[in-house]
Amino acid sequence: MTETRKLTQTPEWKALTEHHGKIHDTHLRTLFADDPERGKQFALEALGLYFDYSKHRITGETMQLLVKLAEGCDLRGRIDAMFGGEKINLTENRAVLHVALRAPIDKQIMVDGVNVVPEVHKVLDKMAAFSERVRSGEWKGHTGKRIRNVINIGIGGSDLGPVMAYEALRHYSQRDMTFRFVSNVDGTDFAEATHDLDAEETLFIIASKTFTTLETMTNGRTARAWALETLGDEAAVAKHFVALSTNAAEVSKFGIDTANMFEFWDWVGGRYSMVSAIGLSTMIAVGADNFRRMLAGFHEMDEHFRTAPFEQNLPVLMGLLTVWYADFFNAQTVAVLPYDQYLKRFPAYLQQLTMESNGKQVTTSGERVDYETGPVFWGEPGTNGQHSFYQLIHQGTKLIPCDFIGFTRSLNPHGAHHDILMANLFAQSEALAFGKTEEEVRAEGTQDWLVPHRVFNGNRPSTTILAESLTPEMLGKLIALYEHSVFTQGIIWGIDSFDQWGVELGKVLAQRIMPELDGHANSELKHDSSTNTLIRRYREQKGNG
Ligand code: G6Q
Repeated sequence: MTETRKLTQTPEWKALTEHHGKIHDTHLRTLFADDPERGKQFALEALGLYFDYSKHRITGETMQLLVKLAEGCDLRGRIDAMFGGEKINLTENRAVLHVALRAPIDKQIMVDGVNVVPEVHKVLDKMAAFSERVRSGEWKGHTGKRIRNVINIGIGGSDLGPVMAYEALRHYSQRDMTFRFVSNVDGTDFAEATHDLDAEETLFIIASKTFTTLETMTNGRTARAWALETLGDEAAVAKHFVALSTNAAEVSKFGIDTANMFEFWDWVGGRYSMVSAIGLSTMIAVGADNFRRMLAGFHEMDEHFRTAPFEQNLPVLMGLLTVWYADFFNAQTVAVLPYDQYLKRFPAYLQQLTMESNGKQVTTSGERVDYETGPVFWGEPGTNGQHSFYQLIHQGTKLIPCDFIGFTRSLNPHGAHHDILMANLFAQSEALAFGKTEEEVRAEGTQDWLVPHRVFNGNRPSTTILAESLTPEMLGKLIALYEHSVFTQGIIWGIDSFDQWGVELGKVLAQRIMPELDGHANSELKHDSSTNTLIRRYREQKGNG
């Protein structure tokens, strides 16, 4: 039996700790002054993405040591294991094959001895045929009207990807249709999504891998009741409801004909499922061709990740930089700042991808880690964030590495808007890196007492990702970039990035509390004194008391 490898005891980790000790105070001003070519030296161009990581607190040696760390953790072997269909989601004993969802038809990806690529394409073709019928108006509602509204009901991985992709690709979407997304079990979500819609023209997509998720099943039942209130006839369900799931038995039980079910498989994790059948709403919105363009972008990044040397591998570099700040600078968060309105839901999407994947405290062998794992990801589109939280990034006490994402060409060119937008992006990363010294502030004639308030220390790191325009391909590449960066981090930290046991406890406790909310004020409660009091107060105000 081999002894478990302790990350912090490895020579690679120790070398990084020592190296950090030497360079952590070095200012980006110095690094740039010492090397006039730094801006080009620490930049990579691949797949139409320009990835500038020169404004990071790194030297050539840092990157070499980080790459050694990745090698020491057998990142190469783990990538091959994922692409090879091994059951790398250890705690759930599952393969992790979202890469198969975007593999071209001539690829072979085996799970338990079966090539899954033909199955994937069969479902894609079925989705394409259905999408086309809905978009063209051939698919009619129960009363013969064409479908004008599509509502995706799902939560977590069955919602965040579809919402983000719809917003990101809105430019390419069918404009005479309305797309909405209901996720929250709060009845307000459903009520607001449907209040102005005609049930005769509305298609519900019930998106749930398990088809047992409380929120989605509750919203799904409400949707059925809402639709039938107008349509009257149970037979209408077949025209107004489709299911996206791995669980045919539960889909039938719910009352949806499995002919109207688009399937996927247990080797697709929820937060990695937006290009499986879970992407049906995206496909109806933008059409099968654009959806396939997005898949092609994903695939290009998959292949880049699988084959490029680590030094020139975008997701690997991004993942290593995340580890560098989380573990050696003790940075708690990463801000993702897209300078594109269409990417407004991208940070929210990344929150799940990154934090559900890498918010873990034990290694795959069950040992408590003695280092930091997944940082908090957050963000808002620029320039809005600048008038909100950027103050803290510039002058606060915390170190917050930032990802700036921008495009050379706007999909909506209006006068000077785009130049103004991009000037702001470039200015922010410059200001964060170089700041403004006390001397500079004084030279402006600032009064003494104001000087400390107007000094920007700088040395605040950022990556800038620049692409030509937000095409479906580019969206696929960007998402896959983050997916594989998350994978890289997870391998280094030795954790299972593909399970999510942390969401279980709350679900179980909610099941226990639900009947208690309906009970009599006097029935015995066996929680702690805080929870008991909250429940009693709720019952009383609700009128049960
Ligand atoms: C994602 C998680 C989680 C999941 C939702 C919805 O990785 O597993 O967010 O997607 O809980 O689950 P269902 O699709 O089964 O309803």
